[in-house]
Amino acid sequence: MERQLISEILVKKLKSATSVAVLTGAGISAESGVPTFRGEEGLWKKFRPEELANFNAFVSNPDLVWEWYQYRRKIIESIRPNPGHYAIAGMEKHHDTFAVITQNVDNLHIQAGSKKVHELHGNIMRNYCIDCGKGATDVTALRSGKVPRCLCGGLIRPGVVWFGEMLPEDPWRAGVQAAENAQVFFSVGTSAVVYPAADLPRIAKRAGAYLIEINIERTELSPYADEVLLGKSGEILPRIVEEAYA
Ligand code: BV8
Ligand code: ZN
Repeated sequence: MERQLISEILVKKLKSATSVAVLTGAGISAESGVPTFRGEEGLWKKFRPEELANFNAFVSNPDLVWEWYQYRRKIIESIRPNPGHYAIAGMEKHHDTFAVITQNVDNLHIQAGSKKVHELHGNIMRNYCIDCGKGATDVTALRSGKVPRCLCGGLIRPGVVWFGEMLPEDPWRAGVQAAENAQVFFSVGTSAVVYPAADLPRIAKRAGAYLIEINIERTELSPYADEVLLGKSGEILPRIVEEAYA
């Protein structure tokens, strides 16, 4: 793939921007070895979201859903952030306000050192009781293949947002605010088809932000973007940092 050039406009806008925000999806973690959802080896190729990533599926077959999240946790525990995550963490200090708004549940932005990370769809390493809501931390029980029970007897579920569930208020509100205030907004490694997260780049654009999409292919969002940088986020983001902040 042709080496994507970083435009002078983008460099100039980044040098003057006080407020920048980045929305990320599974694509930014692909180079770390996390399977995406819709890609060739994507999770949705093998499993159906409505069978696994929703509450009804969980209560009707808790062990199947728990097993699937254990499978994904094992992958995530064995991998590390990639240059894309580190580049985003490195951008933070160059702007008064900088926000990472992620759909990923893999904790990699936090591991890469990003301070302000809004996890719209939760975090796979967290667990809580579906009855009393108490957080579950008893690692041995959590390591078992079978879905653990809370002291109150309730089922323990992964701390992620399932389809049909509302997003957690604070991260969503912070995400909308960051999108409304951003002078530069990046949409990185997301197919932008899951809502309401996919609304954020459009909210930013409507509020006057310069919208850049970084993806290995065009998406439904591309027509809205001021720039579409086609390539791997782990290669393009470090170059943006090099050219904009050197
Ligand atoms: C809700 C956590 C209120 C769990 C996830 C409006 C219109 C239509 C439908 C809806 C709508 N509003 C609501 C809905 C329903 C639904 C929805 O959006 N459905 C879609 C499928 C149409 N939304 C919801 O249910 C949301 N809740 O709306 O509540 C409500 C309540 C009741 C009734 C109505 C409304 C909750 C959504 C959250 C679900 N949880 N994850 C888990 O992980 O197990 S979503 C999950 O899938 C991810 O978090 C992420 O959001 C999404 C996957 O998308 P991506 O991350 O973008 O990944 P994908 O594989 O698709 O794409 C990867 C991209 O990266 C590709 O473009 C690829 O080209 C690119 N790429 C690959 N490698 C690289 C790369 N790019 C750069 N570099 C690389 N190296
Ligand atoms: Zn409980």
